[in-house]
Amino acid sequence: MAFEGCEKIWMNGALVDFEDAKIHVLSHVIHYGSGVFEGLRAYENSRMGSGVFRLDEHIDRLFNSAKVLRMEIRYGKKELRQAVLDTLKVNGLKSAYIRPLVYRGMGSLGVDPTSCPVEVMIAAWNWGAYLGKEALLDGVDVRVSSWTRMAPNTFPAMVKSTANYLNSQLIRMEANMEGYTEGIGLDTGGMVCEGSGENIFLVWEGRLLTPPLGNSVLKGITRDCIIRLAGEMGIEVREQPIAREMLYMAEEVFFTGSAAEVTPIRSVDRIPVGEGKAGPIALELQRRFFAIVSGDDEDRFGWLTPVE
Ligand code: PPE
Repeated sequence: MAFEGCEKIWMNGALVDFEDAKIHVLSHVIHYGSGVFEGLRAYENSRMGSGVFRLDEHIDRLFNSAKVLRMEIRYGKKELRQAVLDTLKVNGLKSAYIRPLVYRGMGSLGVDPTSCPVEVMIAAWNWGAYLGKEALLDGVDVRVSSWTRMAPNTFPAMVKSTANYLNSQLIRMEANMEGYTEGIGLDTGGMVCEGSGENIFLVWEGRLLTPPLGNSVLKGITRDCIIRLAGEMGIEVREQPIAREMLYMAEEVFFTGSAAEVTPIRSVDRIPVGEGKAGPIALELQRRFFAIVSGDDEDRFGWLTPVE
């Protein structure tokens, strides 16, 4: 099953059986994409048993996403943080991918969503490496998508809304059908944005570059981790516009995301990146990232919430 370990799902305050976690076909969200969500991971950890990675930041972003879409969540942040922990505990999951979703349920149809109830669900299951087992070590082959990311002032790229993922699906399907692992979206001006479900970084003349916020990218939480870990390594990070051709000329390119973690990119459009394999800086950042989540290193940034 795709949702291994997912026996109970938190729905509007109750833990219900997997089979019973259903919504009505007339729910607003499935007609108009009126939902906001998060994706985060819990990791088995030698110091605390299991820890949820950056729980507060994910809950904060969920509330910010809901705010922009004028969705009033009837639970507090504290309750939803606890609900994430409860969902992991009831399923006995130590390492898991967690998916909270806030959506407009059934009220009426028509674009105006305001008469539809705002519902919340949280599911968790075992989800291995997002871009494949070998991806983390070997790197992935990607293409620049023929699909452009959302233009400014169309879909709010910094809102993690379900509707934004229509564009992501187009990017990902196109890439996969042509034998690439993932696609990179450019903005309306042709500058680099992000993958269909990942932020992107370049190693350029020894510095780390990533597109700035406001450049049609999600304010990635793993992106923030990498910026901090790079700082710790004495690597300068610049948030700046990135031209497409820089992808081919960079020393290294890699993706970051809760699902993708830190995934090196070894080629773009069949042009090798650097030596055509996972780069040393990406691998070192990845090593530091996994050392914290696993408990090999102490949680020096306070990124983990124990599941107890
Ligand atoms: N950009 C996009 C478009 C994106 O979807 C993600 C996460 C990121 C950047 C990285 O953000 P963060 O997870 O906070 O570091 N994508 C989520 C959904 C993936 C999916 O297939 O679903 C995720 O990684 O959970």
